[in-house]
Amino acid sequence: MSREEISKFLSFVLRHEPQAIGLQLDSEGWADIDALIAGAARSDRSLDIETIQDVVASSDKKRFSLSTDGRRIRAAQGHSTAQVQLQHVQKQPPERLYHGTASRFLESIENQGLVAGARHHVHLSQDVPTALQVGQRYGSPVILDVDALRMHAQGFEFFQADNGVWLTQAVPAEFLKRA
Ligand code: HQG
Repeated sequence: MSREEISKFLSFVLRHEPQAIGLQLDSEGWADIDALIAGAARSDRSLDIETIQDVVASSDKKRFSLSTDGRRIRAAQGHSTAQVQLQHVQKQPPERLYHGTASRFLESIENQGLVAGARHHVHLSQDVPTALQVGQRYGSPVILDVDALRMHAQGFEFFQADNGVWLTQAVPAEFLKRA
């Protein structure tokens, strides 16, 4: 497997479907690396710890974190599996955050605001170029400007994942405008 294939495989099992390889995650999202390697081997994927460390270190978005003892790994954010209820660090957000989406979702977002969908949180970016990259994944991109500090002042909780991505439960439409 290429680095990208391994990264996608790790995202799949550490965010969404650990049971696909018989892997157990704790509520903070951590998996034992030996168990991950054994689970991958059962589904005919050959991984070793050096390769995993290399993929973690070279991930452009710092998608994965290693525990300080180096024996466990987790996805920094993006989970949908019910095995995980990650207690992200709660933080005061900057004045504005950005959400990249596709133009075809706009009408629904104007009606419902931003909702988490399958994932546990809505994902927000600190800057416009990052939001643009996120939006491009689903088609013609649109950037939404989120009035984050005003939301926070009204009691909405914001969290920041290990890799800097901002998370919140939902964003009502009144806090959104086209950037
Ligand atoms: C949209 C990637 C209709 C939302 C990225 C998004 C990110 C609505 C899609 C991370 C809606 C969900 C997360 C509403 C939200 N009506 N559509 N009311 N509310 N949406 O992939 O934020 O490469 O679950 O705009 O870089 O796109 O995987 O979330 O388009 O950091 O590491 O519903 O995933 O990182 O899509 O991306 P996603 P996202 P990785």
